[in-house]
Amino acid sequence: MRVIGIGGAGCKIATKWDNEAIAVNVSEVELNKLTSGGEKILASLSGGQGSFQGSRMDPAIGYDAYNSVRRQLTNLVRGSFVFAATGGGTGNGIARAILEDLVARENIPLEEKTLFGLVLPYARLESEEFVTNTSNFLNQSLAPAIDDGVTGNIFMFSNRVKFEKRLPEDKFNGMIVDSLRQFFAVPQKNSELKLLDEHIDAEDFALFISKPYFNHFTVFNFKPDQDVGNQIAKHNNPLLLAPEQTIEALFLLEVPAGGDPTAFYSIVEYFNEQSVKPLYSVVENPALKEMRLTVSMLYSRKPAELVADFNRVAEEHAQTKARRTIDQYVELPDLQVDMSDEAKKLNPDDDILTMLKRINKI
Ligand SMILES: Nc1nc2c(ncn2[C@@H]2O[C@H](COP(=O)(O)OP(=O)(O)OP(=O)(O)O)[C@@H](O)[C@H]2O)c(=O)[nH]1
Ligand SMILES: [Mg+2]
Repeated sequence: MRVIGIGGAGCKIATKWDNEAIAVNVSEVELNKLTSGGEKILASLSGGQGSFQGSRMDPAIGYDAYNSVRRQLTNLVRGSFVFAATGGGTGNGIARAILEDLVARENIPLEEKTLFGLVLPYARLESEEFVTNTSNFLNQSLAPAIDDGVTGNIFMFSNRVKFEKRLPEDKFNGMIVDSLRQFFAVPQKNSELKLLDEHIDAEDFALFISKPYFNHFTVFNFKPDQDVGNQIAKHNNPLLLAPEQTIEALFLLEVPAGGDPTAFYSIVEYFNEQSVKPLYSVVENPALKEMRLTVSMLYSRKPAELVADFNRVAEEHAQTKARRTIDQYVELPDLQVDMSDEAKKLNPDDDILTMLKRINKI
């Protein structure tokens, strides 16, 4: 699968995942910093000029610059995985234009579906522009694409853990990439390891990831004697937004040599209780000491709810910030105002007088 990064974060993560990833940016400086081997595409503004600064957090600039690379990207995004942050100007603006073009296309074949990895800001601590750009993107760009089902799976990464654990950027990007590698290794493990039950082949997997839903996947050591739902909830992938009601599911259970391969039945039951028939396989992995479960849940979030969730956090952020500003900069002297004294200073025809009389202040 071809990987494409757009904007600063998108390029850094995409090229870390795949050294041959295609990097797209409005900023020549950021493109030149990449040491990866893949093609580098400089998008330029409609005036024809490149920009050393990038889109300066303005999605309108990225959106405009898309026109310069549109023909090239339209072909490249088919069947590819596109990475972009939603907070800045370049990744946001170009991803928006790509989504609009997908909405305008009719009947996109499954193998041409574009997958998206989006990096959302941590609303509590990141800048207001990043948060506002993200709200707009979810609302105006992603929502219509979800409604029309024109994309493949969408992976909603969040910078929450990065900020809460104060991780170096490069390390955090490595965590995102490692986690994606684990999920995308499912078909390969099926072909390389000894099959104990069922099978997920490359075609099954390709079909699953071509569905236009959000994908929450996670990997953890599975305890066959413990409740499946509790374990999945406890081991949600902290790098991704939390999942909602599952629509479709896929899992791979890796069992150590001599382990009990029937442990998977309880996982099938767990999904069946939610009216979901999972795609699954059980393999023997002699390198493991404990069972390991890779599970992916596809869910759909009504765009309005998605935006509402995000805005709720952003709103709390805004309130905290406003309170802080007031605490820091505004001294409110205790004013003792006698309305009738004040009223005498005014012109007798003043509307304010009429109003003050009406509300019985004078
Ligand atoms: N996880 C992660 N997030 C990043 C990285 N670089 C930037 N971000 C986040 O991405 C958002 C900003 O997007 P960028 O990719 O820097 O912006 P851009 O798309 O290049 O747009 P402009 O710089 O405005 O032209 C913010 O939420 C940043 O915290 C990174 O390397 N890793
Ligand atoms: Mg940038």
